[in-house]
Amino acid sequence: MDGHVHPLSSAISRVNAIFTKLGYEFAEGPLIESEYYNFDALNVPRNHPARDMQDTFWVKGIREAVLRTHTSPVQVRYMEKHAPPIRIIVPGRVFRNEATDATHEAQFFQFEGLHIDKQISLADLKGTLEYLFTEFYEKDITVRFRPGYFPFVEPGVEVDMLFKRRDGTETWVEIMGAGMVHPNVLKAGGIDPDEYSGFAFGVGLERLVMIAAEVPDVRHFHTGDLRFIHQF
Ligand code: 2U9
Repeated sequence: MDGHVHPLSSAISRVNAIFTKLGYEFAEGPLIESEYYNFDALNVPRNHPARDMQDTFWVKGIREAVLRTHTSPVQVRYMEKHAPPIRIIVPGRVFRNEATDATHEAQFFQFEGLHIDKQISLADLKGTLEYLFTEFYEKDITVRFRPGYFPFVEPGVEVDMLFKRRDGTETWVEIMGAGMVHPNVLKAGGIDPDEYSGFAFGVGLERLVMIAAEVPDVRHFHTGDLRFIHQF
């Protein structure tokens, strides 16, 4: 039987190609992170529920080490080493200590983006996301923002896209979170928030693929069952 590229591998290649055209660089970092890079530098309060035992895998025997719960620490490390303008995308594996079901996995892939420069606004974010979805799904896609809360951005937004199903019906689909990088996070990365602003976004890669291919259960991606892979 023919070999098949895993749908997550091909999604990573495709989003990398889409953002390369916009001048973004690809960045990666460690899967085991310090509490500082995973939480503190990202303005996640000490008492925030995301730090609870249910959500975070703590690495036994190493003080204050976690399996990263998002790829955001990579952007913090990048900001420390590079001056703006910054345009990076960070696809990578993340871990959440939670029960699995059709839409939740204990490990999954995220895809995050960061753009920092002078006078970056929410309008730049919206244009960038509409470009991403239109290229990724190969059809014109409208995006709308609703207010949302994430500690690392202010304001934060929940992003919906107007998606046309294969049967022709249209529906608003909640797809990702995003926002303007919080001044505390810029400061943690050594960037002056009075001079620079930036947007950031985060999406579950499985979710992007599930919507396109109408995959009903996220767990299919990580079983290694070839009957799943062969459908792509
Ligand atoms: C830096 C500053 C800001 C990244 C962001 C989200 C909102 C978000 C979720 C989508 C589904 C996680 O995979 S998911 O469960 N992410 O809603 N992510 S803003 O914000 C950043 C990242 C890095 C330095």
